[in-house]
Amino acid sequence: MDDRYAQIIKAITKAKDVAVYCHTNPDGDALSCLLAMGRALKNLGKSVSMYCDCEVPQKYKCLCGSDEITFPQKGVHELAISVDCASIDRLGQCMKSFLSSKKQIAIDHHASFARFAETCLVEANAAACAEIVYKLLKQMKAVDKDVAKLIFAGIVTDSGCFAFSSVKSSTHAVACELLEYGFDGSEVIYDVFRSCDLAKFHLKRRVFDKTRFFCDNMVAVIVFTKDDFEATHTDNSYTEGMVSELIDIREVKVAYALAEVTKHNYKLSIRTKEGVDASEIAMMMGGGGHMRAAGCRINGFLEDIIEKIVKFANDRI
Ligand SMILES: [Mn+2]
Repeated sequence: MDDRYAQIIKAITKAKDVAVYCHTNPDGDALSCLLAMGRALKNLGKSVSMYCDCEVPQKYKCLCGSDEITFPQKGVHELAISVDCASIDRLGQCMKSFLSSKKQIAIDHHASFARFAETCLVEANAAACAEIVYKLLKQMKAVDKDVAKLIFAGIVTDSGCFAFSSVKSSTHAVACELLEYGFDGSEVIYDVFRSCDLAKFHLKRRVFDKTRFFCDNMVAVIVFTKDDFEATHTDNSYTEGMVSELIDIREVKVAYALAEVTKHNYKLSIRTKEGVDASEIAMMMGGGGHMRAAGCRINGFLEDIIEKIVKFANDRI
């Protein structure tokens, strides 16, 4: 057995009280890892807390156990495990609670991972963090049908439903093992990947209508303003996936989505095609991610920001 896995299994086996944490603004992979790990450890008889500093987006409320996720209260946990977090600040408001526990473990799959726990299990070639969580839980014999379904949901969301270049034959092999547990894979894909509520559709229509193209159509930019969210009764959590539709345009090599968080503060999502490293662009602005998908926070006036990020793209294409 891989030493790192053995070390983590030993720590989990010893602990009676475990807290699991995922990143702020959670996506499907983060929530699936959090819930799969939480459920599996409960199955093993542990006292488990599942923490996130944001509300679960509507789309992911269908995930088993999503109503059990809470915000950490005072108190020290025996063992803290973070999933899908590339750096300590990704824990958001949960950071203090994570650091105050007696022992910390980080499980992640980002190339930009910056070590922040005494024990780390990082596989940057995994298409989803859920793949790593599965390998761990499988060795612990802690996978049941619900856990398998959650892991599957994580892989589906982080791999663009098995479409991204991060998907390897090993990703399909894991999915194949998971489907053996007997849940309806196509139902999971509909719920977490294909289905879209009407509000999201209206947001998409509004924002795509204002798409801007630069550098001979090789760079595309969409902007979600506070007005867009207000007019469509949506928020930041509805923006997931839209930037991927931009990078699917054949001419586009770099796609950006800017979402207004507060005045002069934006969340930037970056998608790239081969030849441009998205995580490199994100890291220049204090963020991180993967080769084809990355993100960061950025301050400034909208037009200055667009000028800056278009230049970053233009320098690389
Ligand atoms: Mn992930």
